[in-house]
Amino acid sequence: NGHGSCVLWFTGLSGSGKSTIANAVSTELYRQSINEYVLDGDNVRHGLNKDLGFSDADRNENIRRIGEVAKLFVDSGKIVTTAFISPFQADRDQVRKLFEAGEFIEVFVDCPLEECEKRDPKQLYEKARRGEIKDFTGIDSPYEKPPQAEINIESGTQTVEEAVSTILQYLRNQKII
Ligand code: GGZ
Repeated sequence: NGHGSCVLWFTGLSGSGKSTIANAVSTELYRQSINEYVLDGDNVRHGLNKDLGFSDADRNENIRRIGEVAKLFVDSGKIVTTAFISPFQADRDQVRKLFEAGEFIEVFVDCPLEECEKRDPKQLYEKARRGEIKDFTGIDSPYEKPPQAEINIESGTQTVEEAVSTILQYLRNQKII
């Protein structure tokens, strides 16, 4: 269908803008008649992974399953975007191994914790600070920044449009689109 397939694997803190940017990329790819699909909390954590919580072990399994599902979509010829915190480097590296060279594109949505906490659209950080949610990423559960992501987005200072254009440019440079 005239384009390559790959996974754009977004990683970053809650509130960093992963879903917003992933959905904006998806809208732009769709506009260009590119066969794409977004995996995010709404369609995965509420269904396939509704048995999983936020312990380290459950996050490992969450990411493992999402990686396998992303692989199925890539095998079917799509460009898949995934928007999960995916806080552990080892889990992201495991997923990377499922793919051919160049097919797994790690997109680090780098936003300072202070900024995510200031945004706090669902008041989750506030609840975590009060101890009402435990094991919250960035508060009492770790986030391991990817040192070698293919794409780095500074979402604290960049606009969504700038992020989309960076990502689309990467896909063009790699001859995926
Ligand atoms: C982190 C949590 C937690 C805890 C509920 N820690 O901003 P959101 O609300 O919409 O996105 C967060 C989402 C994180 O799920 P992921 O599947 O992306 O996480 S992981 O990749 O680590 O498995 C947040 C909400 O779920 N949420 N409790 N304790 N985020």
